[in-house]
Amino acid sequence: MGDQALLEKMSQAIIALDKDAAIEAVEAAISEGMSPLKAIEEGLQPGIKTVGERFETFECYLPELIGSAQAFTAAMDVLEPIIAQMSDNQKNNGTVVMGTVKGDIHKIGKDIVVLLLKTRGFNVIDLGENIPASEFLKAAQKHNANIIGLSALLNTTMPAQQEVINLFKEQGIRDDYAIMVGGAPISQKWADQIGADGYAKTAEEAVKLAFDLMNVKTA
Ligand code: B12
Repeated sequence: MGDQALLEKMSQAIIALDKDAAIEAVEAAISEGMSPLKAIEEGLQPGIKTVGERFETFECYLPELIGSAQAFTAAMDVLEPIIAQMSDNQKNNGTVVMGTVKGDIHKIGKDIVVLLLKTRGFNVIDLGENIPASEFLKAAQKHNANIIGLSALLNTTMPAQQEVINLFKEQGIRDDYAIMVGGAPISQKWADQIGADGYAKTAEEAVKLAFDLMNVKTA
C-alpha cells in the first residue's frame, strides 16, 4: 500500500474512533518504512482535526471527541517507543519544563512536543495537564530550567499562559527563563501580546524554537 493510502487509513481510523484500525494503520506504515513523524503529522493529526471541526459544527459531540482522542493515543503508544529509539541521549541541550495550563486537560499535542524535545536531547520535565502558574514556577526553580513550555487548547485557558508570565515577572525572575507558548488557538500575535519569548505551530517547529531559545540564552 502506498504512503498516501496509509495516511488516509490513519486519518479515517481516528475519524471512525476505531482504536484497532488506528493501531493497524500505523503498524502497517512503520513496517513499510514510513517515518513515525510523518504518520503523526500527515495521518493522525488531520483525522483528529476533522473530528474537532465536526464538533464545532455540532456534527458530533463530546463522546466522539473522547473516542478520537483514545484512538489517537492508542496509535501514539505504537509510535512512541519507535521515536524514543531515535533519541539523542548523549546530549543535554537544555532543560524544559512543560505543561498544559490551568483549567485545560488537553494533552495530546503537549505530549508530542515533549516526545520530540526528548528525542532531540532536551531534558524535559512534563508537569502534565491543568497546571497552575505556581507549579510552573516551582518546577522551573527546582529543575533549574532553561525553557518553560505552556500549552493551551481553549480560548478560555489562553489567559492562564499570561498568568504564568505575570507570576514570573512578579517574582523578578522572568528573564531567567525563556517562555514558549503553543496550542491550536495560540498565534504569534498572542505570544507577542503576553510577552512570551516564542510561539510554534507544530511540534517540529517547537523543537526548532527550543534550539533557537537556547542559542539566545547561551549567546
Ligand atoms: C481531543 C480533543 C479533546 C479531548 C482531549 C483529550 C486529551 N487527553 O488530550 C477531550 C475530549 C478531553 C476534550 C475536551 C474538551 N474540549 Co477539546 N478538543 C480536542 C480536539 C478534537 C483535538 C485536540 C488535539 O489533541 N489535537 C491534536 C494535537 C496534536 O494538536 P495540538 O493540541 O494543537 O498540538 C500541536 C500544536 O498546537 C503544538 N503545541 C501544542 N502544545 C504546545 C505547547 C508549546 C509550548 C508549543 C511550542 C507548541 C505546542 O504542537 C502540537 C503538535 O504539532 C480539538 C480540536 C482541535 N482542532 O484542536 C478540540 C478542542 C480543542 N476542544 C474544544 C472544546 C470546546 C473542549 C471542551 C470545552 C468540550 C466540552 N464541552 O466539554 C472540553 C474542555 C476540557 C478542558 N477543561 O480542557 C474546542 C476549543 C475551542 C476553543 N478554541 O476554545 C476544540 C478546538 C474543538 C472545537 N473545534 O470546538 N477535547
